[in-house]
Amino acid sequence: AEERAALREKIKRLLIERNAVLVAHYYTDPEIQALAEETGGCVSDSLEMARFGRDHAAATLVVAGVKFMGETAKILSPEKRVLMPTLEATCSLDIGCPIDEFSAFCDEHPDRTVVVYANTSAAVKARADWVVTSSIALDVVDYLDSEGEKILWAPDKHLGDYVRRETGADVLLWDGACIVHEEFKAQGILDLKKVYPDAAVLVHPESPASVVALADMVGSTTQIINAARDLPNKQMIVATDQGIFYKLQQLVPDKEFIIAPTAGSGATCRSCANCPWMAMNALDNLAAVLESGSNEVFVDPELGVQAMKPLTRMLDFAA
Ligand code: CIZ
Ligand code: SF4
Repeated sequence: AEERAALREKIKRLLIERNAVLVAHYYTDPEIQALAEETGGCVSDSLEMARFGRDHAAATLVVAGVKFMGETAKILSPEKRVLMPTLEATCSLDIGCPIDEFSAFCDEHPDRTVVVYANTSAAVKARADWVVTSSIALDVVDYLDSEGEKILWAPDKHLGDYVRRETGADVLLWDGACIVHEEFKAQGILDLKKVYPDAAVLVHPESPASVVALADMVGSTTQIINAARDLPNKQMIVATDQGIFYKLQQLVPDKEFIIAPTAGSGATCRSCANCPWMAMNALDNLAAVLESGSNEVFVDPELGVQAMKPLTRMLDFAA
């Protein structure tokens, strides 16, 4: 414990010395989220992380999250230095959407507007017309649908299918999934509901349709936090990464949060629902990169210029 306290103090000192700010995702370790809050950084979803990093005056952004979040920060602020506690933290959606295959898929469907999720590489973003996060996916696709556009959606098929069902838009899906959200099980939630009949079910739309069908509320991480505060229920079954429990417990301390089961019938699971890549961000590698300046994120400048267009479109749309 003393060692960890010393590490935290070291990180705080280095953030000041290096003119750096910590930008952390809701899914990272509670210790990292707490540090970001204590040091004037940001704890949020990928949309707000992108906006915060772009608008902050610090010369260095330290992004605690996964690779696409560091890349997005660099694309939006090419003049800043972007560091990550680890460069190994990726995402199954990013891995499942390699640029060559994706670009060929787009070429086969030139009549469609290309909308990609933020959880993609810089090259995939550069090929897209729009980038969206789960906070604004419905609004953007609703807007495009109202303009009469047909959509090519990548990479998350569950989120894309949800957006298609909700908006009625013509959406062609890429076949990708999040390894964390895809594991939530409808039967497990039904079983939990017997134990907690008054609980509200809050579901992130990267989950399968059978799980979304049981939800009292479907939305992004930020929308889930707001619903937890606003819904009258005293208990909440939550289908997203359990890193979010830090913020839920902080902002809504009088309610009980229960992680949605990821295994089959009857089994509750308290050790999973945690992204293995997000979990690679820790106090020791955070302190190490601040000290050494290593793990800098680079994006090919030409790709960056291309990818900045749909990212800026996203941030302007959300504003
Ligand atoms: O599942 C993710 O990685 C999410 C929810 C990203 C985001 O938009 O914050
Ligand atoms: Fe990717 Fe899922 Fe991890 Fe988010 S939780 S970074 S979508 S694998």
